[in-house]
Amino acid sequence: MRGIRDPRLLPIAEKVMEGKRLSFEDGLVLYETRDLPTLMRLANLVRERKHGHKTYFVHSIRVSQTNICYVGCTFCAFQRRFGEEGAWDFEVDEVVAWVKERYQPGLTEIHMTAGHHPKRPFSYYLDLVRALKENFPGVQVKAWTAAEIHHFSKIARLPYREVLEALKEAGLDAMPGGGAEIFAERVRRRIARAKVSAEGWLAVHRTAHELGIPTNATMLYGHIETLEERLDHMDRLRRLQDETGGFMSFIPLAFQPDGNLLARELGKKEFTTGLDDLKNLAVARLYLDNFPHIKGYWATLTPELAQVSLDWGVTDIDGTLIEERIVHMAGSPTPQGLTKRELARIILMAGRLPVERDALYREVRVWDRVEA
Ligand code: V47
Repeated sequence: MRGIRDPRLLPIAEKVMEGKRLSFEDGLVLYETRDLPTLMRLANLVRERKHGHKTYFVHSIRVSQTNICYVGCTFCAFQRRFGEEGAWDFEVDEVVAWVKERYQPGLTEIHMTAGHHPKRPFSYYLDLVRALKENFPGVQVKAWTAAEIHHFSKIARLPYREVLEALKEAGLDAMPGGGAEIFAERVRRRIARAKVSAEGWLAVHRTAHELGIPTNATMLYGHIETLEERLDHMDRLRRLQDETGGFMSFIPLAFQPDGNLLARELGKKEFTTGLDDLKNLAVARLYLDNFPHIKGYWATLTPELAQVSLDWGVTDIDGTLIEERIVHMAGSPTPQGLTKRELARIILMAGRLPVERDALYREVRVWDRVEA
């Protein structure tokens, strides 16, 4: 590869071109380099090697059965206590009615994450999956983060395996990647003290993969974590993926600094910078060589930057969302949803091929043009 300005990138570029794995130290060099064109070209090389110009999105609705939560993560603006203004706590039929009101033909995915409700029994969650599958046949349910599965395992006094087996039996198709935050104990203690541990999060995903439930993985960045801690996070994911192969995509989530304790403690009002977002995605694409997709989540990146990210390793921009609330309650200035047409247009205008997919990355439709 010609035109490399940072000599430290030469051996890394060689490894990438030969399809060799990058080391932790290589990852740090990638974070530190100011040779951004090379970083971009390397990430793009891997993206095109894996998927050509294909860029995926999903027709999906965001559902949260409750925002009542006892965990108290300091970055979260979504959580409420019982009786607090803005709290909601839906019965099963209320969740179904909520989705019916917003249902659009062609919807393929219900993405459901919520608070850790201290009182609902595990049977409520099984009923909820069953009711969604009954009322919306053909729609896939991608539900509950590993943190919530850990919570269910506590309330039901069942091991992860039995919790996941029961959910799968009820109709669960896949799991989202939330709750990972940052695995490093120094950070986790400060931002997510009462949440599932890093080891617990990884054990839930390992078990899900063993049971044939595909999952995603997230990383919350742009708060108090160091670059080493970001890489440590990715390293633990890469190792688990080597074992199981069950992850579909990795999703860096840029910290939204509104309405949460962490932002107040840090006196932080600014969003992450576009450059940090893009570098982070590119490093992820290069380091996580065994992950099929790196997702540029437009709800935190903005649709404009998500479009640019398609040159920085990203092969998925998530989906229509239909009323995203977790990052919007924390200040995201983006719309709460986009249409399929808008998503396809963003991708096409970046010179890539939009592919509508389902929750399991099966192709639904190739959008090779967007009608006016
Ligand atoms: O784990 C909470 C994040 C996550 C903030 O699997 C915040 O396709 C930024 O699971 N600023 C839940 N992020 C969301 C989630 C998810 C999102 C997108 C795609 C997928 C997928 C899964 O939301 C939490 C937390 O990391 N979050 N508060 C905040 N202030």
